[in-house]
Amino acid sequence: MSPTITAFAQSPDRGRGLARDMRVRWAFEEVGQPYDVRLVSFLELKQAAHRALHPFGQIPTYQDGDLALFESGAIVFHIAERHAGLLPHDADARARAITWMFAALNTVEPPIVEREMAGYAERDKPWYAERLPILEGRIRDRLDELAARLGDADWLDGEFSAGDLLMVLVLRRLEGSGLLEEYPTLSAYVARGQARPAYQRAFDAQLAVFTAASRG
Ligand code: GTB
Repeated sequence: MSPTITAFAQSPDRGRGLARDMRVRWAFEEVGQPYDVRLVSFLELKQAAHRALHPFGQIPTYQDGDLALFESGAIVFHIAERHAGLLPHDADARARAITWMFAALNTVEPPIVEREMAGYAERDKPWYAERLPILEGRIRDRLDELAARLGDADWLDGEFSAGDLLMVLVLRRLEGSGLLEEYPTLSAYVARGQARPAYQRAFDAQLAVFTAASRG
């Protein structure tokens, strides 16, 4: 039996691959592990059956036999630990790649999400115009630092790893903001990730869900 993950039955991103199941799909594709997807409605997300898998009532989840996991980073790590292709064999290089996984999720993603959330929840508030440049300044600080570290390398630390997988998808969340375009090397880094055949298979699979849902 293949592992089963959950994804939105109707993703608000309209098939742009911005929901977090994309991380897990891409990881599976990189390591060549087939997987099944169970689509979940917004109503089902908050029901007891789904909360038994995910305490916060979100996607993605992962089930393989008796093992149930949530949190996209933990799921990608689990896949990377059990299959070759996403983490180096050398112990030190592996530890550094794991460090980049945490850096993507704990250091780079939070200011990006904060700007996104302010855009949803505070756009009509009197302070929004003043707050936005502050939020964008925090993102630019991170992007400056990330671009400085990446330099002209293809990937963050040697070969492509789970750290790059997460970082590329975190940076993709800036699409439409104009911020990433200020950093040509980071834009090229994201494009390199998106050009990987495994990324494309994962992207096409989540897009097919949106296309089927819109056909009704
Ligand atoms: N930390 C968790 C993880 O990494 O797995 C966060 C999981 C999470 O935020 N899941 C979201 C969810 O289930 C979907 S991905 N939300 C429903 C809820 O909380 O009720 C976040 C997301 C949603 C939509 C877009 N979009 O439309 O562009 C992008 C990202």
